[in-house]
Amino acid sequence: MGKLKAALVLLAIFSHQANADCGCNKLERDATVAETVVEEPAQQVCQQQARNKNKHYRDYYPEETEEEMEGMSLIPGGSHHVGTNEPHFKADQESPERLVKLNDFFLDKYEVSNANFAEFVEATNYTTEAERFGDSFIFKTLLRPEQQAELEDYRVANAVWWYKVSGVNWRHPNGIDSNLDGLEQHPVVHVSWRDAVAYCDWAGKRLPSEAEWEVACRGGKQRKLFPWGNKLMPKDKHWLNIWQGEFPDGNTQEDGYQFTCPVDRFRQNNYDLYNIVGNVWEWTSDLWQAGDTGQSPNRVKKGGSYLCHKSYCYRYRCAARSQNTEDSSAGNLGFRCAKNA
Ligand SMILES: [Ca+2]
Ligand SMILES: [Ca+2]
Repeated sequence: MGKLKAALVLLAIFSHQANADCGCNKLERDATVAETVVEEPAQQVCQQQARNKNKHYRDYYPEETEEEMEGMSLIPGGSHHVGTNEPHFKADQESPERLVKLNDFFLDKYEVSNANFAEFVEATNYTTEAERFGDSFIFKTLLRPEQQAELEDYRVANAVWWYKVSGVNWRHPNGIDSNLDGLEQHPVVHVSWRDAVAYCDWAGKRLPSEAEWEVACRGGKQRKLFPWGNKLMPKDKHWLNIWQGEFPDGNTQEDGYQFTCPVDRFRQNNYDLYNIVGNVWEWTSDLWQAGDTGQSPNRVKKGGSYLCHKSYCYRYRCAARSQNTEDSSAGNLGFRCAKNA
């Protein structure tokens, strides 16, 4: 990047209004982000009801085979409340609460994994935007101190824990020397909104709308903060993969994970959805601003990530929301797909 462009980038970044978050909504192509690997901790069982809750698939679609529905949950439509009248981030337009009407739909139980995405790439020779651009954003603790010093100018100005790093993409999610060994079942990251749309399309699916995502997140409950209720840690257990400790230097990993966790780790509600909050942010089909006809408009993302902590990014609530431009990619941003019922 030329000096002039770098300066313009930093200027643009500085001009962003600082708000209390992890800075990952500023990871536009002209700025920075991150992510990682993890050891498996004891599996957290976040269930309120027994499995096989979704046996009604068969009643709903008697002709469908189990395989066709495999990995998806049927989310009942109807009228549902989304948003909240008690917003934590007013600028995010979490409020007001409103009623939406939805048709029944299916939603992936899991975030799309690296193994899933690899299948897609193998079948289609798809090249992600991060691969075409030649870089993506990773979190600072994925870089060695000497790398951090070297890349100092490629940090996001008001979120200096994000670095734009050449050669980082979904195949090298944690730095140019990293690979997917052991991460097959972790969520794919460094995928732009357009990459996510391409994947879902290939799979015969689509991205969920924000309303669909949020209704699914709420698991049939009304006005609760989290998919399972209002308490962050019922039974003193961790129900999601977020940050414990001081941000950005002291992640105590009490939930078992410093970075991403496998997509099937935290079962969070009666719809049998895993990691719907936490782990990685998830793209939705919605524009951040209705009618935005820009070249790379902002799209709504939901659910927060492993980098979120209540002190600065209390966005792992169902009503919370944030945004990135369509071409953005980062180490804490992935997706799951939906399908019409
Ligand atoms: Ca964690
Ligand atoms: Ca998630």
